Parts: sequence; structure tokens; C-alpha cells
Amino acid sequence: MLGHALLGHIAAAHGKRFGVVTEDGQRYDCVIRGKQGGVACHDAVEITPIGATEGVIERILPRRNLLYRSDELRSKLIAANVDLAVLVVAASPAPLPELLDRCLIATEIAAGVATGVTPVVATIEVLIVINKADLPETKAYAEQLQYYARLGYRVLSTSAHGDLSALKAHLKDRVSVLVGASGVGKSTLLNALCPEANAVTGTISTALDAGRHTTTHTRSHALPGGGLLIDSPGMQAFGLAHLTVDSLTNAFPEFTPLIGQCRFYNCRHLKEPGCAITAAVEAGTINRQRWRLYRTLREEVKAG
Ligand SMILES: Nc1nc2c(ncn2[C@@H]2O[C@H](COP(=O)(O)OP(=O)(O)O)[C@@H](O)[C@H]2O)c(=O)[nH]1
Ligand SMILES: [Mg+2]
Ligand SMILES: [Zn+2]
Repeated sequence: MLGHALLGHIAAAHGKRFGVVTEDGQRYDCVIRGKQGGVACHDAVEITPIGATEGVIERILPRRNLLYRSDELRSKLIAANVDLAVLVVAASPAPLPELLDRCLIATEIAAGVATGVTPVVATIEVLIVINKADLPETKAYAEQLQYYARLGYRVLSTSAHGDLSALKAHLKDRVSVLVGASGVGKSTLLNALCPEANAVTGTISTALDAGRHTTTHTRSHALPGGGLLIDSPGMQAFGLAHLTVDSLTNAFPEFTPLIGQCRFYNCRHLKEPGCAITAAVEAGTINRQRWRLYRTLREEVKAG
């Protein structure tokens, strides 16, 4: 089929090389033509094959959502066209609470950064997975996270070496991405959920990440029960330089019922008198740490 454009999805992204799986199930090792910005795992693309297993990505099709991290200098794309973000946390190693909140915000705004004329702009659903349920310290940690369940996020406890049927039910027939800090058990979960991933992660880390401590690639794996699971590199920080003022306010579900109840119509919810949101923080119904993160990000957006 030389010379014919084919449609496919990015199944692996490492640096400037991409694995593409086309609609007929063929795999192509691809580079991208020209300067087209970043390519994310599970981006839909049009490629021109060059020989049996190599190709060139001609263009990225419109995205219905995009999950990514960013700072002033660069963006790190995690995944595009995703149904579910599985945010994995654990009581040990010591949790990074702000990381979970930043992941949640990036997920909340992921549909707002859909590109092009796309037929569906879809929000990414969230599942917070509290892994290492077998550890005694998990109980108190899980109680803290009940706040997120009250906000409407789904929260599930797992033990990566135990029964994962509840998690599998969430993943079935959907495109999901695993996100979380290093050490929470993402690789262990992935290997338990996709037995074929075991071999793949091993090979990739030897071939491409030799000598490096962390893996830098993002890759999707077929789930035996149907669906795809995208594995992203572990992270310690989650930059949100792509936030806008409007998207920031909308990313906090606990603010939504109070919007419009502040004394000033253009309240920034920082220290204005008569602010319904800071009043809720004082009353203890809005989590203070989350509001503090809002305040920090509000300052960053203003500066940008
Ligand atoms: N006790 C316990 N340990 C786990 C569980 N899941 C993973 N681990 C361990 O936590 C460590 C980090 O796991 P890993 O999958 O490499 O984490 P990743 O950095 O998120 O990929 C390993 O020693 C795992 O064996 C779990 O559910 N319970
Ligand atoms: Mg890992
Ligand atoms: Zn306010």
C-alpha cells in the first residue's frame, strides 16, 4: 500500500519516534513530518507507510481532549482522546497531596484544550485509585481522601497483588491512562492488568532508557478484557502553565455551587469581603489546602 495515507493511533511515544497502530492492526515505527508540535499517546494520526513497518506521520487529527503537563518552557503531553484518567495514589511513599490536586485540575481542563474541529469534545472521567490497600497506614489516608468522593470523584481501593476485578470493570472497553507519583504501584498494576505489558516494559526500558532511573516513554497496552491502558512515566511535579482564569475556577467542583454568591460579581475568591468561597473555607466545608492551591495557581495565571 505504498503511498496511501492510513489512519491510526499513537501506541507509543518516546522522544521523536512513535509507534503507530493503524486501523487494520499493523504497527509502524514513525517519525513526524515537519514541525507540528507535540504528539501524544493515543493521538489519532494519518501516516504514509514507507515499507512494511516504517512510516511518516503526516498530520494529527483533531483531539477530543488532551492531558498534559506544562511549564513556561515546554509541554509534556501525557495522552489524548482518553475516556478515563486513573490517578493512582498510595499512603507510602509519603503522598504528595498537591500532585493529586494538580492531576485532577489537568484532567478537568483536558476537554477545554481539545483541538481543531472535532465532532466530540469529551471530558475525561476520573477514577482515584488508592493502591496498597494492604498496608496498615492506608486506612487513615483513605479517610482523608473521602473529601474527593464527596466532590463526586470515584474512589477505589486496590492492592496490586490482590483482586483487581473492580478496577478491571472500570477499564473495560475504554481508553484509560495511569497517572501518579513514582512508587505508588503503577507498573505493578499495569503488569497485573496486562500480562503482555510485562515483557514490553522490560524491553523498552533496557533498549531506550538504559542507565536512566525513570522511564520517559508513554505507551498504550491492550487489556485482555477489551480496552486500552496507557502507562505514563512517574512524576513528582505537575506544571499547569496552560491554565486560564476561567478554566481554573471551573476545575474545582466544590466552587461550582457557590459561583455567583459572592458580593462582587468579579470576585477572585482570594481575600475579597463577602466571598462565598473563602467563607466556605473558613467554615471547613471547602478543603483549605485545595483553596491554597487555587490561590497559588490564580497568582501564576495572573502573572502569565
Ligand atoms: N504492599 C504493597 N506494595 C505494592 C503494591 N503495589 C505496588 N507495590 C510495591 O511498591 C513498589 C513500587 O511499585 P511500582 O509498580 O514500581 O511503582 P510505580 O513507580 O508507580 O510504577 C514496588 O516495590 C511494588 O512491589 C500494593 O498494592 N501493596
Ligand atoms: Mg513504574
Ligand atoms: Zn468569591
